[in-house]
Amino acid sequence: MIRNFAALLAAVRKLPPRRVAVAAAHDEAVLAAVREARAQGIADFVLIGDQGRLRPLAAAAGVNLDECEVVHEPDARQAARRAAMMAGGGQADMLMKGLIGTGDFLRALLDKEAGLRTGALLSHVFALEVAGYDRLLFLTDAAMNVSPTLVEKAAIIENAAALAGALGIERPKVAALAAVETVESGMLATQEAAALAKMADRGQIRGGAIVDGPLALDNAVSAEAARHKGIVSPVAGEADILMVPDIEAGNVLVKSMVYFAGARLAGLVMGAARPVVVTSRADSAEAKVLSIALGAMTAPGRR
Ligand code: COD
Repeated sequence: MIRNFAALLAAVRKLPPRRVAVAAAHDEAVLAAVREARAQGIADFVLIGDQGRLRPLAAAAGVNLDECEVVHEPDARQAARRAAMMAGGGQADMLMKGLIGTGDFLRALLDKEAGLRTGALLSHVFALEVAGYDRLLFLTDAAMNVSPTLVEKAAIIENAAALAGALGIERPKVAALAAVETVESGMLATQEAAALAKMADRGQIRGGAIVDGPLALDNAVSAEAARHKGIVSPVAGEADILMVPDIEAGNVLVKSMVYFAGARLAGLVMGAARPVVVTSRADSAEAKVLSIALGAMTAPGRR
């Protein structure tokens, strides 16, 4: 079972390198990640982007372009389209966002022609390593689905459970988060969290996740806080997955973990035929390498 990023990297190094198609690869942090992932032997790359910008940036980052496939495509949306088609067509094991807006990149994934849609909901999962917590925390969906419905939340849990499963966490514990741990008539997140817990009990959520909610963040991650409030729950204090009610709550929570608590992070879109690395432009090269590693654990073998 993988409990931290060091174990993740160690596990990925034992796999054959995965082929990653990068959309709009002409970006400093992306190329630093390319160099590092190649050096660690975890991935090789198809770099799709503006050659005129790519070449000097690659030289500065220490990436030898003779060792990568380079596709000249100066238009970022077209680059995303080509990367998505490559991954959908099996010429790449996963794809990765470069210097392109998240919305534009996600739209390229959703384009039916790319062949990445499986009929399942696509959703984003962050993995966070936070000092003082004894396992990786998966947090979803803080980047793709803006205001998911109950049924979409169930699919979001399934996608996160699939990622946890790829890391050997067979029955991940999911906290369906809300502001309080009681079901309240004026707080939809509490009602849906309770419904999700019951849906999981009744086998309506696939993937073996143990779901409880509503839980507030404190009782999800602190057994002491849960005890204090008299909460008896199989998830309280040891959540693997935090399912947030909407993108705003999730985004603020992730960024507060990173900026105030020094958390390290990785992120993936799940639910497509291939894993998709979506990190934001402000994320470090390390976050991009860790995301590639996470993707490598879930990528099916090359067709
Ligand atoms: N999974 C599967 N299919 C989907 C999904 C999904 N998550 N979302 C949309 N679709 C399908 C729809 O059924 C439809 O067939 C087609 O895709 C287009 O759907 P729209 O019109 O709802 O899609 P868009 O283009 O308006 O929006 C999709 C985005 C993912 C771009 C949108 O949800 C979005 O902007 N999300 C937030 C991205 C963001 O800014 N994140 C910030 C990260 S820091």
